[in-house]
Amino acid sequence: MDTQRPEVVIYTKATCPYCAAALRLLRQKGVRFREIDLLEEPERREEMIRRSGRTTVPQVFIGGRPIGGYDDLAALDARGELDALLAAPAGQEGSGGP
Ligand SMILES: N[C@@H](CCC(=O)N[C@@H](CS)C(=O)NCC(=O)O)C(=O)O
Repeated sequence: MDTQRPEVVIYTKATCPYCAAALRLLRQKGVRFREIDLLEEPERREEMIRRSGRTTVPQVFIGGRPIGGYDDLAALDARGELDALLAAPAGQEGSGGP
């Protein structure tokens, strides 16, 4: 297990095009992630909503921090902020700076 990188978790539904786009972006980044497919585990939908405050898929978490859906993930990438979040030592992601 890679303890140097924050855990990346994505809630998806296999039929969702935004999920496919988010998975593609994460794969392009070469990061490991854990996918929770709500079609396979529908009982985890409430957990996703509780953690993210949202009801749509995908929902992405980096180091436990809710990132949002594909649009949010792509916007972070466009701003050049995604790589740093993904590369942050586990436990320090999103700690901000001065
Ligand atoms: N802007 C969102 C759109 C996400 C979205 O519309 N997801 C659809 C599935 S592709 C959804 O969750 N619909 C409601 C549902 O499936 O419960 C994003 O970029 O993630």
